[in-house]
Amino acid sequence: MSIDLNARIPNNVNLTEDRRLQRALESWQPSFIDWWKELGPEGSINHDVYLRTAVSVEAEGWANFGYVKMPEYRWGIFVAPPVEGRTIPFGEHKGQPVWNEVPGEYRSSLRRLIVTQGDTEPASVEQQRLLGLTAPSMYDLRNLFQVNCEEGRHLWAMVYLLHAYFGRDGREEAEMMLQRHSGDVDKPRILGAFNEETPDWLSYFMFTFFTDRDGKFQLSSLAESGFDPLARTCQFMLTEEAHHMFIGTTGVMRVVSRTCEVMNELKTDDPEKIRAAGAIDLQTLQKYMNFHYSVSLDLFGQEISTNAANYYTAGLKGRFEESKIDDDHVLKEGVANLTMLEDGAIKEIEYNALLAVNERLRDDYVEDCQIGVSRWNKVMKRHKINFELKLPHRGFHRAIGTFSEAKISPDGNVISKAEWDKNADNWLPSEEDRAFVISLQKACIEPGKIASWVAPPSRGIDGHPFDYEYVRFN
Ligand code: BYC
Repeated sequence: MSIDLNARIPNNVNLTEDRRLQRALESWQPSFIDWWKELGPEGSINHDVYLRTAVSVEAEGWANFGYVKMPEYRWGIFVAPPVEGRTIPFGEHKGQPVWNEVPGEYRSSLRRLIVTQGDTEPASVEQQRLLGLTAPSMYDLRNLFQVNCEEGRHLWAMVYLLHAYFGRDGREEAEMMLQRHSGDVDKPRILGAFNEETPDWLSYFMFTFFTDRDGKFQLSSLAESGFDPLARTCQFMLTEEAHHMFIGTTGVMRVVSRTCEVMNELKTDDPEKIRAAGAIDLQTLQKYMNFHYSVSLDLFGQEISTNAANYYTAGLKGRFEESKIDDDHVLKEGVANLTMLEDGAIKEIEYNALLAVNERLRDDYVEDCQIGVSRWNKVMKRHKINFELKLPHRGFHRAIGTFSEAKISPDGNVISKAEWDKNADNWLPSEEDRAFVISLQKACIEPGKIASWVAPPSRGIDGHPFDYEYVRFN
């Protein structure tokens, strides 16, 4: 179904046929725009940005490109088409027809999942609001704005579900989405990683690689939901999410590439000399990776989670690619081996698979992260640089779950607090590292120009070259 872009709220959910819902969403819209102007990308209101906008959810036509002023972006509500005869794929209702209305007994669980998902979207826009002032190239600036607009649309997606299916409390939750703010002491965002700062572009590339990838896995497991409107909404969100992770994968890769070039030009591996040449040494990249990977691992919740088991049994939230998994999709009898901290030591322990679905999703995530890291390592090999970036142990620097009770080194040893304190600056970005990275953040936004610490991309957007005028400043 194509989308009427001229509608006040473009949509493919027949909004005109539900006047009450349409009015409710239209009354939320001005608050959203006010929020965007106040906490969206700083100083960007009048820029014309070469953005893609969803015009259809069909595989080959879901995006079209053109110059847009961001407050006029056509944020809309788009869901994937229904699958005829779809049944609930897992849990105790497995095989029954999917729900098109919220089942009463699961109302609060579903609302909670939707609110938690929705809360992350504006949070990330808030975290990134100052980055546009220090973009390393016009291409990167445009990509940042694209991501921000799409996170805004993902908020719309969740707000639609709240308004359409949860009545008055749904509307209240939608209001709250714009009242909590990233890092706000009194009204913080719900999940830890979304209250961290994204103060520089290296952090941003790491965030889009590691934290947006959590989005991929959480959205994939919600896309399996027996509540069909949620499943279909998340399916479409995933198509947009792919580009966000592309920015992370290629962003870090371009930083690695530039560092290798500088190392080869100067024939040095001395971090001080690399920094003096305006590039980021590989040791610092490793520390940023350690930080963003560990805070993103926390986003999967506890290893053993009755919440997650209940969501699964109820048919609300499944596993990554549920249908490809060869088991009974009920999991009451299944077992899973988990890496856990017990009596101060790291052990493999067998648990009931149902209680371990958070960990299963985290396993899938870790595997996916490793693919990207291996690609970065290949860049170093190609430049004949003898260095390897490594994902730290999953227990390293954790604030949620079993490992939060101990100090674990990146190579997976339980260590004392004193040893941690002695080494923390070697494992995580120190204040000095952060100050150095921030010192590199200077806007470099003429078409075709690029900052000293990152290589240009191998290709531009929508078939245009790197030096295309992706943003027109007004
Ligand atoms: N921070 O039983 P547990 C994205 C709480 S990213 C703070 O393990 P559960 C995006 C938990 O709420 C994807 N609190 O929890 C990326 C619970 O609280 P209560 C976002 C945390 O429910 C980039 C308690 O600890 N989507 O889209 O199994 C840019 C017990 O924990 C945290 C979703 O997350 C934390 N990290 O798992 C833009 C999907 N972790 O009940 C966007 C929806 C746990 O004691 N959310 N807690 O008060 C969920 O599925 C689940 O809420 C979680 C937590 C997986 C997050």
